[in-house]
Amino acid sequence: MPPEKSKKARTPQERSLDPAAQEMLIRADALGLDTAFSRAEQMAPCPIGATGSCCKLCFMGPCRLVKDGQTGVCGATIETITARNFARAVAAGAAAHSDHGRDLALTLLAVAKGEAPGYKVRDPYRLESVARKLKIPTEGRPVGEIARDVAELYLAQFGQQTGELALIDTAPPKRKQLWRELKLAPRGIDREVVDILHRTHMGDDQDPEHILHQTMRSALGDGWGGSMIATDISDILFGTPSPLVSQVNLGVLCKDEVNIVVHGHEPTLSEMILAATTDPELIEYAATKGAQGINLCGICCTSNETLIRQGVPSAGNFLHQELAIITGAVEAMVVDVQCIMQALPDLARKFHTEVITTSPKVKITGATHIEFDEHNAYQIAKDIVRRAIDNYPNRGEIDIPDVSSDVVPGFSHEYINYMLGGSYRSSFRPLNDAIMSGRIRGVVANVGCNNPRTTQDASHDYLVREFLKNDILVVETGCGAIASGKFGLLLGEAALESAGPGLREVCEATGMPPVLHMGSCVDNSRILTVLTQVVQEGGLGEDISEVPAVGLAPEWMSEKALAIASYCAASGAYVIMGIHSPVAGSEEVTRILSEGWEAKVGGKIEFVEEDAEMVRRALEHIDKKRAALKLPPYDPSRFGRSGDARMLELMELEPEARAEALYGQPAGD
Ligand code: XCC
Ligand code: SF4
Repeated sequence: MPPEKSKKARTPQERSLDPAAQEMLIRADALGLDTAFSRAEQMAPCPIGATGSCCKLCFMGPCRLVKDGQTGVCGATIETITARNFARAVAAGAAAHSDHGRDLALTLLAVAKGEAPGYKVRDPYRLESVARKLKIPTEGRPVGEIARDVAELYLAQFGQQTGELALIDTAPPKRKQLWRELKLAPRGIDREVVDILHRTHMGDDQDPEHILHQTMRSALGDGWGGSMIATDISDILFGTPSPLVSQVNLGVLCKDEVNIVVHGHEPTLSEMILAATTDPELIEYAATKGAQGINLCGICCTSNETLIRQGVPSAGNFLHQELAIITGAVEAMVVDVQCIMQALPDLARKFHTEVITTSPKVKITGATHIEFDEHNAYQIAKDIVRRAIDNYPNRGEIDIPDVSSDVVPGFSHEYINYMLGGSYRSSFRPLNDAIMSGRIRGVVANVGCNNPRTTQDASHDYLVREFLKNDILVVETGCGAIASGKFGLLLGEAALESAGPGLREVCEATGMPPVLHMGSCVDNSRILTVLTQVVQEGGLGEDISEVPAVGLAPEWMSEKALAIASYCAASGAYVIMGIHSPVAGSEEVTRILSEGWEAKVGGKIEFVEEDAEMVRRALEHIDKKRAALKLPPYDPSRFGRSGDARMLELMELEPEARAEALYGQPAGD
């Protein structure tokens, strides 16, 4: 059932686990300002829409199905209606991720043609490895030529009509085979999205199973298409991430510098803004306005993109976008696409903040629009920074929470390979071995949004700590990763304190932290690559569905989260989503997404509201997969007794007891 209708304002602690957010929510209340937190309390979710039981696909309706056996005017059943609603949400999510990938491909093409001054191929090794996987010749060819071929091949994936996407070929052979047999291999990225829009139009596909089958195909066009393209090209243009030190939370805003917050999802403009903030001419200009410097930070996934590659600090995740403005210390909030609340310009007017939209796709009434164009990017970035500087003297009273945490993000699959095996033997072998021995029980991907219907970050934090305790390696992306950063879990040392004995042993031996921030939401494609490499390495089955791994999005809110869940399930993974089920209206659709998909593709989606139950189901699944692989059952008492940890433990003992522990008899006997 959807959350109860509640008009009661929650306490700051009930609204967010994050002390910085709590502080700003108190300030918002004192100033009489609304936020998503308070609006969620005033606006109960529509109980019919929340369960997927409202159809507005034609204008004989909208039809709201509230009674057993009721149908729409056309005779549509609850099963069909919930399946169609789910399918459309996935298609929209896939479209958003993929269109982001397309824009990056267009930028790469412009760079290759020499038409995008200021951008270049920053990571030629990554370009070469992408070219190799696409079977594009690299030997003796200039970087520009290879880049052009990669960009053109990737662009062709969007409009392709028949055949299958090139990146499908990089999946484990067993998985590819299954997709081909089931007609799930996407033909073209755009085609599969349009197919969903067509078949869910009034009077088309009415078989829920059939609708949800195509939903997987459309989602795969995102995971193994649009999102993977976005990740590959972002790495090529801006560098493949490797670990670096930065900070997360509102405390990264500076009290005496010009604060510019980049928000949204795309790295293209924000990378240029970063360059402009270090331009001596602009730094000098800022000084003329009385500012000590120019401080760039981010929100949401634009933040993740710039955090993992350039170490630009993050002011926070999704629900921090309004809170950053409420500090009164933001001169400009520069937004591109996705997850940008329409409440921003109105709120910004109460302060001096200027909200600047930059995407040709996104204008918001009340915001300033400065359209981004990669052919003239640096000039546009400089103009934006200059506007922010001009706005600095307009600041009123400010209140920046003194809360921020150090983080070490930037774990691309390339880096994990290197970290585990070094330069000469880079591989996933040590990870596979650790899972096989049971030191690491399994892997969990904790990803996805914040949602004001629940306590911000509380589920993320609870789940990650529980998994660590249970010797589960955690990989993260998106707003979930930022949540972990806020609570110190993206620092190896601190996270290790929460880790079980086996996981701790592996992490201490290899230097790998137990929680790995792998990037933005399109970088969930990196998790597909990691799972594929784990399969290729051997010993953990022949398909992604055999690996002891689970994906979770406990605080999800966006359609993109449903697209990610669907492509992960279609790739063989078990996915657990929190909040509430958007298909609760139909038991049959709920069954298809879980048991139905599991029988068909080995992966499934379940919606679970209780955090503890999410953990229970995830561990149960991991143990089931271990048993199927005939791996030893998980037994934490067998581990954690080697190396330094054991030494430290021994050093704490009195000499006699130490000798007894070491040799089974007291010293001197
Ligand atoms: Fe948006 Fe990517 Fe969700 Fe965060 S996690 S609220 S989608 S920013 Ni993708
Ligand atoms: Fe109602 Fe059918 Fe039209 Fe949907 S498609 S709004 S159920 S008549």
